[in-house]
This record gives sequence, C-alpha cells and structure tokens, in this order.
Amino acid sequence: MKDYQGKNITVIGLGKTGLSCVDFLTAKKANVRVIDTRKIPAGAEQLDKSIPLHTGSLNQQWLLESDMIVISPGLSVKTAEIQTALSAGVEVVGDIELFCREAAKPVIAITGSNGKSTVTALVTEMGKAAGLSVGMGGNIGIPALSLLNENHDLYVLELSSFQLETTYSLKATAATVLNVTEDHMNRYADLEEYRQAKLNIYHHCQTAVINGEDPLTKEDDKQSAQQQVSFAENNADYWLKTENGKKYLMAKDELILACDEIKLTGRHNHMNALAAIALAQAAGIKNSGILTALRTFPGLAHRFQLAHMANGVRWVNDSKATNVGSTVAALTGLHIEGKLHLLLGGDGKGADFSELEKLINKPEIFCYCFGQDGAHLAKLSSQSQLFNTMEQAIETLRPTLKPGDMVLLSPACASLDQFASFEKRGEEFTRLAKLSVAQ
Ligand code: UMA
Ligand code: ADP
Repeated sequence: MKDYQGKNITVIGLGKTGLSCVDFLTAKKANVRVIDTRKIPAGAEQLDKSIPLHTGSLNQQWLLESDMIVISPGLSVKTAEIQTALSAGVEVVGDIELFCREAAKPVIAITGSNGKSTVTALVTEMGKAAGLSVGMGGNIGIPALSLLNENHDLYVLELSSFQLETTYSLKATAATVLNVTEDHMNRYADLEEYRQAKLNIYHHCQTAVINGEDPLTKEDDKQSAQQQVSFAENNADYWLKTENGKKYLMAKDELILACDEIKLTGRHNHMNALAAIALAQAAGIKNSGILTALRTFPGLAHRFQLAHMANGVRWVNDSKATNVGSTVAALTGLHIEGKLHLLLGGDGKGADFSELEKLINKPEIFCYCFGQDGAHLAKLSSQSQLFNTMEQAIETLRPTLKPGDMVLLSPACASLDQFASFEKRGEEFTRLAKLSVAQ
C-alpha cells in the first residue's frame, strides 16, 4: 500500500516515531488512530486533539478494524494483540517501511550491535564534505520520515534490529551490519533471531559491507546484495596496513589516510572508519569528502569521551556503552598508569555478562556496580562494591582517587531503569566528575 488516503491506519506508540508517522499519514489524508500501552505516553501533549488516542493497553478492536498498523520500534510484533491482527490479515509495518516506499534518493543503511551512530554520523559528514545535501536519521534519534520533506541528495540511516523487523522495501545503495554481539535479549529468543533481524538490511541492496572479522555479519542465502565488500584488519577490501609501526586506512591498494591523522581513536573506531569509507565509496561519495570528514570528525558525545580531567585523574564518559560488546571495546587495549575505577550497571536487557569477567579481574581494576543489574555485575569481580545509584558509587570512590587513575562510566547496560536516556546518565556522570574537589 502506498496510497493511504481514506485508509484506516493505527499507529502504535506515541514517542518520536509515532508522532512522525502521525504527521506523515495525516498529510496523506489517512484516517489515523493512535494507541500506546503506556498510561501517559511520551508524545501525548504533541498529538493533535482531533486524533483518537487509546492509552494503557492495546485496543484489539481498533487493531482489527485497521487497513494497516504502523508499529513503533519500542513494541514487539510478537505481542499477542499484534499477532491476532496479523493472523486476521492486517498489514503491520514500521516507520522505516513507510520511509522506504517514498524515498526517491539513494539510501546508505547502517546497523550492528555497536558503532551504528558513529558510522552513521561519519558517513553523513563524508557526504556533506563532498558537497551533498545529506539527510541523516533513523535510530540515531531523528525519525526517518521527518527527512522526506527536506530535499536531500542522499539519506544515511541508522537502523535498529527492531526497525528492521518491520521493514520490507529497503533497497539500500550500500548497507552494513557492523558487528553482531549480544543485545536486547529481552526481546529475542536468542542471538540468531536478533541477527536475522539485522540481516534484513542486506535485502536487495547494491553493496553489502560486511565485517571480515565477524562471520555473523555475512549475508545468508536469503539476502541478495549485488556486490559484497569487506572490512577487517587483514585480508579484506578495506583494511589496515602497518608500516614501520604506523597504521594506515586502506581501500584495496589505495592508501586513504594514516590512522594518526584521523580524530577517532581506538581499534574499534579504526574498524568504524573502514566501514564508513567502504559505504561512502559504494555510494559514490568523492574521496575528497571522505578525507575531510576522517580528518575532522571528532566522534560523538557519550562514546568514550573525556568528560573531565582534574588532579591527574581522567573521567571518561562512555554512557552509550549499553551492552557487553561496547564495554569490552572500551576495556580492550586500555592503558592506565594508576587504577581504573569502572562504573557498571543499569538494565542489562537479559544479557550474559560473563565475557566481562576476564577483562575486569585485574589488580588495577576496581568495579562499582549500581542499578537494576548491579548485583549480577558485582559478582563478576573480586574487587567490586555494590551501590543503589551511580552517584553513591562516585561519592565512595572519589576520596580514593590518585593522579594517573581513570574513572570510567562504561556500564554495559541500558540506562532506562534509573535515567531518562543514556545522554542523561552521561550528563549526570559529567556533572559529578566536575565536582571533583582539589586535592
Ligand atoms: N513503549 C511502550 N508502549 C508503546 C510504545 C512504546 O511501553 O505502546 C515504550 C517502549 O518499550 C520504549 C519507549 O516506550 O521503552 C519508547 O518506544 P518508542 O518506540 O515510542 O520509541 P521512540 O521514542 O519512537 O524512539 C525510537 C527508538 N527507540 C526504540 O527503539 C526503543 C529510538 O532509538 C530512535 O532514536 C527513534 O525511534 C527514532 O528513530 C533509541 C533506542 O534506544 C535511541 N534504540 C535502541 C538501541 O539503540 O539500543 C534500539
Ligand atoms: P550504537 O549506535 O550502535 O550504539 P555508537 O557509535 O553510539 O554505537 O557507540 C556505542 C558504544 O559502542 C560506545 O561505547 C562506543 O565506544 C562503542 N563502539 C563504537 N564502535 C564500536 C565497535 N565497532 N565495536 C565495539 N564497540 C564500539
């Protein structure tokens, strides 16, 4: 369906996505109704009062009366009422599906367990530096449908596994699954089900950009990219050359840039840079733009960001580390003169934390665990303490700090048990860091 005029369409979820769907569908003259299972949904105030709204539960009758249901990513299609509607033949899609049916310009699509936002923002900067008007959106916080009226040359979309579950018409010019490690295990039966949702990104794409170091990112037989390129440290199309102890970003035989000339640091960010170059080249973005962006893109806030430095102590905000894989990336290859004071905790989303055990059981690492899954995390290390909140943890560690130490918030968990978002958690950490008294 692409002609929505006069159709009965139910939007489920009244967050950012739901509001963007309501705007899009009312402009298309559909009869829109909205449902949110929350009693007071986030976007209730912004909804036009003329649009019927049902809150607190899923209204099965409304769902069955619909020609189409547009479901927000925060709610699972496995929910019984949605399954009943599907069985009755009602079409169920997400906002990205609506976007794909309309978008008339090339799309670069990015998913993965970690690095999505960094790569999405970097590719966007590459396109802009090459003189293109680039619409960046999706899971990065800007609903994709809001980009349609902006007359762009290219779209760069960050897509979550949730969004990809309800997307069927994506035909990306270039698409990547950056990596697959455990996340959202409270929504998926197992890692394979989560991976299958991510692999949808390759359907009918022109160039699939796969991670040569992560077999789980490879297409299955079910996908059908016209071309495949890989990125990895070695044996890949996009790779890292080491010469005289210096590393270089390479595109096949072509030297792109020395790693010490790019602003992003850390091995995982070198992989992100290779993936971004591969996506940009596949979409025809000029090398001049690629180079400019690599040299200037400073990375995003809350991703292993130096929040404060005082009395020889570095306070690092990695609040966006919302799963085990991202905390592993933060700890791998980390060199600290003194002690590492590691803040862990929040909503683990059903994760198995055991991979962290060998990385955190070191004489110089002290763990301070808090939030919903703090107790699980505290059991992993012999040098750990348990607190209710991050603030209590910081107040306990603060008097012990010595020059050369690092305080790292890389919590391996979502923030939503105690904070409105990962940004708010990172801001709170930064505020507390700046309270560090002169010693
Ligand atoms: N919710 C209900 N009942 C409903 C609908 C939603 O309880 O009927 C809850 C959800 O469980 C969730 C919250 O409300 O906790 C928000 O859900 P939503 O679908 O309304 O979310 P939006 O505000 O529309 O934001 C969504 C993405 N959120 C999710 O997928 C949970 C945002 O990604 C995204 O930026 C935005 O659309 C624009 O595309 C956030 C996210 O946390 C950053 N994503 C997950 C992640 O990155 O790990 C996937
Ligand atoms: P996403 O949008 O997938 O959550 P971000 O770019 O926001 O990815 O980064 C989230 C977290 O993952 C941060 O802690 C960041 O340092 C870490 N990270 C970024 N890229 C990678 C990668 N390629 N592999 C592992 N961790 C990564």
